[in-house]
Amino acid sequence: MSEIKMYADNLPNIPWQDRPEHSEGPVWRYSENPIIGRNPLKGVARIFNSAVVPYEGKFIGIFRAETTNGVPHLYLGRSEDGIHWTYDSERIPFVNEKGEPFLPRYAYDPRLIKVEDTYYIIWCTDFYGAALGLAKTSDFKTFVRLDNPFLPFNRNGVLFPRKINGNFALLSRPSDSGHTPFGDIFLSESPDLVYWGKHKHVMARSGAQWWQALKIGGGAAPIETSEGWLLFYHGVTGTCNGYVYSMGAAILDINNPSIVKYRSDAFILTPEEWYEERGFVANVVFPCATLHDAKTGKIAIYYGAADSYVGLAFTTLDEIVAFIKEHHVEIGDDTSIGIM
Ligand code: BMA
Repeated sequence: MSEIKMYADNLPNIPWQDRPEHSEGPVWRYSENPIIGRNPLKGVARIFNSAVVPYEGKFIGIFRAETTNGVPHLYLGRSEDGIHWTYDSERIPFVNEKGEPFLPRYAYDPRLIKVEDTYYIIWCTDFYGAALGLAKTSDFKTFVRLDNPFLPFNRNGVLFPRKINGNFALLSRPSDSGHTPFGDIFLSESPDLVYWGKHKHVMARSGAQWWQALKIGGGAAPIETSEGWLLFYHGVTGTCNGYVYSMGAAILDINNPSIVKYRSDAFILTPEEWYEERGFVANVVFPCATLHDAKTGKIAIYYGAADSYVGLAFTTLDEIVAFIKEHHVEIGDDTSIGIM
C-alpha cells in the first residue's frame, strides 16, 4: 500500500493502460495515441491542448479547436471512456453575467477545473493582446464569462482545484506583448475570482536545465497529495530550429504553493513520437489536464502534441513522486524573490 495519499475523488473508470514492458521513465504513452486526429469535426482542422473532467459517470472536455480559418476557439466534447470523443458542432456560446452573448475573438489552451460545485474554464483570449479569460458553468449548458478579470499580457493560467486559506488560487505566467519574454510562473489569490492580489513568484525558468531554459508554464490543475501539490507543467527550450516543449513535474507546498518543495531536474516527457515531432508546430508536448484516481493513485495526463493532436500518457502517484524526489534540484530563482 502506498504511503502517499491523493486527496481527490475515486475514478474507477479512469482511462488506463499498464506500463508496457521495457519502458523506462516516469511516464508512459497510450499505445493508441494520438487519441484525437486531424479534422475531428466539420470546420475544425486540429484539436490539441485541451482539458477534461469526470462528469456524471462519464467525461466532458473543453477543446482547443483550430477552425479552418486558422483561428482557435473552444468546443465542448463528451466521452464515455475519456478516449473517444464527440463534439458539439458549434463553439461554446459564452454569455456575460447579464446573459448576453460575450464571445471571445479567439480562445486557446483551456483548462477546466472543478472548484466546489462549479466548473471553471480558464484560457488565453484577446483583451488588447493575449490575456486570460475566465468562465464558469455548473451544467455545461450555460457558460458565464467573467468580465475581463485579468490584464494583458498572459497566455497561461491554471486554477487550483480548491480554495487555499479561503481564497481561489491561480498559477499564471505574465509576459510582454511579444511571444515569449518573461517565462516564470506566479501565484495569485482571489476571494471571489473578481479581485486578484497577494501575487507571489513560484518557479523560474532555469538556465541550468536547458529543456526549460526559455520559459515554463503551468499545465494541468495541481493534484492535492500528502506530499504537496503535484504539478505537471511545460518547459521550453529555444533551438536553431525553433522551440521545443517538454513536460516537467514539481511538488508545491500545500498551504503556500509559492514554495517549491521538489522540482525535477529532468523532463518527464519530451517529443519523441511522430505525432509529437511532426505537425503544425513540431516538437511540442503540452499538458493541460489530468484524470486521477485517489484509490489506486493512477494518473492519466492529457497533452497537446505538435499543435495538431491530443495524446494521453500515464503514471502513478508513487512513481511520479519518487521520480521528482530522486531528480530534485534546487533552483535559486525559485526561492529568491517573492516569498519573504
Ligand atoms: C504557445 C501556445 C501553445 C502552443 C505552443 C507551441 O505559445 O500558443 O498553444 O502549443 O505555443 O506552438
